[in-house]
Amino acid sequence: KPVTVFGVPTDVGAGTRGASMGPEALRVAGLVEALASRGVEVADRGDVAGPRNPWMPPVEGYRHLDEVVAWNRAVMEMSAAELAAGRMPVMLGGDHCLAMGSITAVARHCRAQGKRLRVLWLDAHADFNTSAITPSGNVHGMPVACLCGLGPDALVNLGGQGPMISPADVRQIGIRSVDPEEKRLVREHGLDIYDMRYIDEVGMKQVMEEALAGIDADTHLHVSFDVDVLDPSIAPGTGTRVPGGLDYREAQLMMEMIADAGGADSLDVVEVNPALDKRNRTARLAVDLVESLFGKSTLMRD
Ligand code: DIR
Ligand code: MN
Ligand code: MN
Ligand code: MN
Repeated sequence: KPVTVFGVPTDVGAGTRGASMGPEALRVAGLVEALASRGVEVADRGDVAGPRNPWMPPVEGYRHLDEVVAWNRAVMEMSAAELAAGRMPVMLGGDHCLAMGSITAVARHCRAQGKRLRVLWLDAHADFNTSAITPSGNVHGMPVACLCGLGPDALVNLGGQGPMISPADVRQIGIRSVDPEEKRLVREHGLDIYDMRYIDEVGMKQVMEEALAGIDADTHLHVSFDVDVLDPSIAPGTGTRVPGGLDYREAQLMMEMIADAGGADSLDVVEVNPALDKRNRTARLAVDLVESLFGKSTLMRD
């Protein structure tokens, strides 16, 4: 399937500035050329536009809600147009709040096509906070909850009447930082979380077999790749680093197993923050892993 790459240069949903430089960092690291050299037909549509970051404190539990809505609307429109054209959208963040726009578009597309949806949420964090329980007010800690209907009208109903997805559509991998009230909420909503302890106990191979189980030709697979899922020792360029993340080999196996399962139908690469990085290391690692997601492997396997 042909791929459309587009950038979303904003950090309005984050508590640290600099993820707004993520799209260019990923381009400089060679993302588009890497896909093209894999034989993928790829077009870079440039960046979508949105408001600047006003850098204000939270209001009623949300930082920059109006700006978050505006950016997500732009993401949703771009993603929806590319899906309708039969292309695979690859959204370069930006902070993770932007997955509300991309997944809202994907969920609507699935509904229209009668497809089932599976979301793989690769992250150190569950991103299941609400305005009532968030410790920060940062909306990048809330996208999964909003997509499941827990959030402000402007985000829950971004693409028409929400909720856009159900917790049963989601598998979260690499989780190791969940806020105290957020723990209760993910339990209450039955979110399927493969946390680092589970990965340590059973290994990435079994985790991916479980997370990918049931995916067939009628399933749209969306991968939302927050680079903070990776261990900070290999991916320091991100705003909320949490120790104990995926090592290179685990991350590569995860991506290769997604490719083996038929690959992703849409992708977010988010939270790359070059201001915190050295020599663009995190973007370069992200590009390497995206190549694995698109089927790069050492040998021919069957
Ligand atoms: C934290 C951090 N759970 C919050 N979340 C992040 O502010 O809600 N998500 N960094 O990616
Ligand atoms: Mn995240
Ligand atoms: Mn995260
Ligand atoms: Mn597929």
